[in-house]
Amino acid sequence: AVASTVAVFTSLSVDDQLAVLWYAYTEMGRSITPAATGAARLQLAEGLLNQIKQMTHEEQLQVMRDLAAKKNTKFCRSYGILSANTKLAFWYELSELMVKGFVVPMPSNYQLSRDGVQVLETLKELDFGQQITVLRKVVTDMGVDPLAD
Ligand code: 45D
Repeated sequence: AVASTVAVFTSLSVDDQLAVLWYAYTEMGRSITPAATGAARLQLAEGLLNQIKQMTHEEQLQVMRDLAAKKNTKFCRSYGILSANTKLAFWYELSELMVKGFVVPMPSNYQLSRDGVQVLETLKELDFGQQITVLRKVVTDMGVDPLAD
């Protein structure tokens, strides 16, 4: 179930990928404790998060779309060197910044595709450990690994 969920997620449009991540966060948010994400991990992502905070909403959305689309930008390369759990912590913190109003909000009328709805439904049925495995895999695939050929 984990592998197929990741596969369908990866086939989604960039916007649907961002939307599914957001909905996953809103469902799981309370089970992911800030203690679990770890201050040390966030420190490594802090530079990137600070850059995002200083951007306009349009630029913030562009950066997130670039990450999902694996565009070869400076930001995507900096993201690429983070560890898998730091990448998760980065996305978690972005969601928190969205809730606090520092990052572009999710449009309330967003229409998720059928595949997007399906990924979300499958994700909800997995246990917490499997959910984290799926999320870790999808955020690890985002950005650009500057050390890869
Ligand atoms: O206009 O370190 C659209 C543990 C449409 C422990 C849009 C852990 C067009 C160890 C594109 C939709 C494993 C528990 C706009 C960590 C449009 C550890 C905008 C786990 C505006 C870290 C869309 C942590 C936007 C976990 C802005 C499980 C979407 C963390 C933004 C999980 C979506 C984190 C965002 C998750 C989603 C974060 C920011 C699920 C973030 C999700």
